[in-house]
Amino acid sequence: MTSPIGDWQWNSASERVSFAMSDPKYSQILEGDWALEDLGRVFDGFSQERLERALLASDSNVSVDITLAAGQVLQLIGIQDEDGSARGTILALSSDLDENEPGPELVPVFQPILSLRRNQIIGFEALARWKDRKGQLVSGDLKETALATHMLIASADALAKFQKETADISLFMHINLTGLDLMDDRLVDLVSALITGHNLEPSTLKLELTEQAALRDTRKALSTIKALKSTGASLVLDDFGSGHSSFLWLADLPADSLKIDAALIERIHDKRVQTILEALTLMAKRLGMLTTAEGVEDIAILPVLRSLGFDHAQGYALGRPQPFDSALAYLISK
Ligand code: G
Ligand code: MN
Repeated sequence: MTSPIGDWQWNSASERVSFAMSDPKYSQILEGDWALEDLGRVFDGFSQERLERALLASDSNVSVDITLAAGQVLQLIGIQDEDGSARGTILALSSDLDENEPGPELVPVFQPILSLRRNQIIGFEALARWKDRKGQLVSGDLKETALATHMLIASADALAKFQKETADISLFMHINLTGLDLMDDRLVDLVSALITGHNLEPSTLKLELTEQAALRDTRKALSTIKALKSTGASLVLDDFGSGHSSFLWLADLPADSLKIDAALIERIHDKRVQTILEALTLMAKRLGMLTTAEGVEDIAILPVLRSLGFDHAQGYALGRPQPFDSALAYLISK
């Protein structure tokens, strides 16, 4: 798991960048106030040009990877001020600490989520895909993999860009957390760092959890979940209504949204299922939670979902999971 290792600040007047490291392992090498040329001179393999381009670009979101020696990659994320100065957070993307890092072949895709009231795309769910040898994107079994590091970093980055391109800071991103992710304390620091670094409205980062994910150690999972909640990120209960998803879990969790499993949505024409769904959306509303219908494969059911009280809908009928560029084009075209 990647943790934030410090803060950075770019002073556009003096053209110097300063690093304040919180991780002692890095303070010896990076701490201090640097002219860009000096960084290039001191660190073998330091991509000075790339950093310079990112800092001097007229781009309100800064996000740049820089390589130190020995394959250590740091990511600077942050925001630019009016005068061209900038500041943000530093993440260590690869180091000997990251034995769980799934590696560069993991690619996030983004599936649109529709507001049923506004009939408009108002957010995305980030889903993990792997690039196979032919360069095709394929899904894999994620249940026992720690995915959060790579997916959180890439998805928060994408969210900042989606928001900037549409000038809509309320646009949100759902990101799935696995059981292993919830066992790692550094997750909470990473989420905070991403919110601060990208200057996100915290609730636009929506973390999806299943009861299944918490089963390995419920007490530990609940304490991580409460700490996540305190970062201001939203919590979403995923796959509700099938498999492991009990009312006790709902009673224990300070969640903001409920995603109703596709297996129920598939049977929406069944009157009994409609009664159940209506009761679920009413219960969610009373608990102050939004509801999302998953697995919507036919736009003809949108009026039914509205009448049953759903807030949001997601599924192939409204948009496939797609790479960043096509998701952005899709968002802008709507
Ligand atoms: O468990 P979770 O809800 O996060 O699962 C999302 C999965 O469902 C993704 O793998 C996504 O590709 C898939 N998915 C998304 N929309 C649809 C849909 O309309 N129909 C079906 N069958 N699968 C979908
Ligand atoms: Mn999900």
